[in-house]
Amino acid sequence: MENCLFCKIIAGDIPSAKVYEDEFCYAFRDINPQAPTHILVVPKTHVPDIAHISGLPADAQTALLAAIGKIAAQEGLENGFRVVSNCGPDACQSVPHLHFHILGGRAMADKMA
Ligand code: DGP
Repeated sequence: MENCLFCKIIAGDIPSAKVYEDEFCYAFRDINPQAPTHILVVPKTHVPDIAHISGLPADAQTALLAAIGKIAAQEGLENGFRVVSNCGPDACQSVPHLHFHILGGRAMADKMA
């Protein structure tokens, strides 16, 4: 999608620190990490947020969730990790391309919000 930051990252027009890629997904390190490991997992097809995930084919939806587990194992997050997908203004979503944050490498706060 034109003028979408994450579409430009997926296309390679904006550099990123890639950690994983498959047919449906791309994952890269967050530019402003909030944990020792902070990775963004995005679908290669543009949908704005998780409320619109049904706009992706079922195999792409499955691949996104499977990618999270693969990346966590690849990153050595055996002690656990948190997955967050901000959706809309109340959740402070800043990039309107569906993404899952993988946060790990330290104990998370017990309150999520
Ligand atoms: P959210 O606030 O949930 O929409 O998260 C967007 C995340 O995207 C935020 O944690 C910072 C990250 N981000 C923004 N611009 C860039 C960029 O150009 N490169 C990378 N790697 N991450 C970015």
